[in-house]
Amino acid sequence: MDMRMNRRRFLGGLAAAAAVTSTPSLLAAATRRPNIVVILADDLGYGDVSSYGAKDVATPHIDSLAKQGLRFTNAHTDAATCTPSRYAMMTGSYAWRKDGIAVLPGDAKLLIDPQQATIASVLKSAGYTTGLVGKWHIGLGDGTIDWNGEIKPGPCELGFDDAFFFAATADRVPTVYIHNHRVVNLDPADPIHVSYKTKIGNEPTGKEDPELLKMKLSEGHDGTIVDGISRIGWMEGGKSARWVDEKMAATFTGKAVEFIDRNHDKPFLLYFTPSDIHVPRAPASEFAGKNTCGVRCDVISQLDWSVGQVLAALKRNHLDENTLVVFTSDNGPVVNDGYDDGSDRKLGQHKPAGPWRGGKYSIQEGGTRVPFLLRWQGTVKPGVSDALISQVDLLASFAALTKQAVPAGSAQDSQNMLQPLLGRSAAGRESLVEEATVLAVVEGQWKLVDRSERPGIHTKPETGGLNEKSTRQFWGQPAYPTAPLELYDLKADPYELHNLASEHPEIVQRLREKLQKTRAA
Ligand code: NG6
Ligand code: CA
Repeated sequence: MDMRMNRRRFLGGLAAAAAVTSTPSLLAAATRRPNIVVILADDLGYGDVSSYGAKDVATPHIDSLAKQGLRFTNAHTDAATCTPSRYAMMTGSYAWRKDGIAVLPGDAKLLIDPQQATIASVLKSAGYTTGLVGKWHIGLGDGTIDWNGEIKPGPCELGFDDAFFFAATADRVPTVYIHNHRVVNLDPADPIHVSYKTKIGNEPTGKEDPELLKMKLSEGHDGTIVDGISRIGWMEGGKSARWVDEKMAATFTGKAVEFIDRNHDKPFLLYFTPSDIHVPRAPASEFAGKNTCGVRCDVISQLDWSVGQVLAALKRNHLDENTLVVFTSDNGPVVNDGYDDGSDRKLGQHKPAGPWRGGKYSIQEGGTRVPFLLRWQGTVKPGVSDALISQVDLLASFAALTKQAVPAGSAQDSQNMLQPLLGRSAAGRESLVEEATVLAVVEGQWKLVDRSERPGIHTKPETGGLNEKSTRQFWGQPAYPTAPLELYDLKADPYELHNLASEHPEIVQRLREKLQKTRAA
C-alpha cells in the first residue's frame, strides 16, 4: 500500500470523524444514557390533547412534546383501567396473566412481587437514581397495612430510591400522601384507620350527609367525606395528614421539580404520575372555570401546566438534550365517573376519545389507545409514528437503552421497541393484547374481541356492552350490541361498528389461536 493511498484513507477517516463530531447527537446517542422522565396522566383520552385533535381545550406544553418529539398514533395501555395498566407498564407483564388484577381499593396488598423486575429496578441497576411522584395504585404491604407505622413493601422495595405518592386514587381513602414508608404529616395522637368493608369513625359520609357535599355523587363514592368530597371507603383520624384536593397538582408537581433539581447531575428516572384528570375533579383556582367544556377540561389545563413545570425544570437544568421524556395516559377517557361535576352537560363538541369508540372500562379502542409522545431533543427526530406500541414494552426498551439485561423470569410480555420508539423504524409490534375484563388481540389492521376467552371473570356486565351503566359512562355514545366474537377492520372501520367475524372466519381463527398461544405462554 503506497503513501498516497494511506493518506487518502487517513483523510477519509478524518472526514468521517468530522462528520460524526459535527452531529454530536449521533455520537452522544451511541454512548450516553439519558435521564428518563415518564409522565403518566390518569384517564386522559386520545382526543383530550390539542396535538391529537382537541379543539375546545388547549394543551400547549403537552403539544410542545409533540412538536419537538415523536407523536404516536397507535400506542396502547395494557388495560382500560388503572391498576392493570400501571402494573403492566411497571413490570413488563400483561396484568391479565395474574388472577384478580382489577381496580384496587386503597388498602389492597402490593400486586408486584419484590423479586419481579420493574422499570425502576432495571434502571436502578443501570446506576440511575429513581423517583416516583404521584398516584401509585398497584397495592401496598403484604396483606395488612399499618397506616401509622412503616408501610411496606411498596415502591421503595421495587426499585424506587424516593417515592412521594398516594396509595390508590384521589377518590379512595386514605386521602393522605406517603413519603417512602410513612404517611406525611401524621400526628401520632390522631392515628389513621381505614376500612373498605364497613363504616368506621363518626365523620359524615356521602350516604348519610349529602347536604355537606361540595361535589354531588352520581354513583358509589358514598363513604367518608374529606374536604367536602365523599370517597370510596371509610377513614378516621389522620386529620393533619389529609390532602387538599385543590392543592394536589401543585404538591405533586413541586415534588417532581424538586426531584429533577436535586438529581440534575446524575442519570435519573422520574416516574411522574399526576392524579389529573381522574375524579374528583377539583382544580386550583387558577384553572377552575376557565374552559367552556367544563371542569374536566379545567383539569386538562392543570395537567398541561404540570407538564410545563417539569419541562421548564429540565430546561433550567440544561437537560433537554440529555433527557428522554415520555408522556402518556393510563387508560381511556370517562366523563361521568361517579361524581356529578357537570362535565357531561358541558362537554359540547369535545371528543375525549377522539376518533375511537368507547373509553375507560371499554374493550373498544377508546379504552386503551392513548396519547403517547416521546421527546429526546437532538437524538429523536420530530414526527408522527403509526407503529404499534404497548406501554408494556417500556421496560425492555429502557433496558436496551441502558444496556441492561431483562432479568430472567421477568417482563415476559415486554418487547424491545427502542428502534420504533426512537423513530428509527416504522415497524412496531406485530400484535398486542388489550384488556377490559374481556380480551382483544390486535394485529395490523385487524382486531378480534374474544369474549369467550376469560369465562367466569364476568362478575359484572361488561361495560362496553348494552347496559345502563355503559350509556351513562360513554357520554351519550349509543350502546352497541356485543357478540362472543367480534372482528373489526380498524383501518376501514376505526369506530368498530361492523363486526366482520362471519365474513372472515379464517382471520378469526388465526387471531383466536394467537390469543390462546399468548395466554398459554
Ligand atoms: C371505579 C369508580 C371510579 C374510579 C375507578 C378507578 C365508582 C362508581 N366508580 O370503581 O370513580 O375510581 O373505579 O379508576 O365507584 S382508575 O382510573 O383508577 O382505574
Ligand atoms: Ca386511570
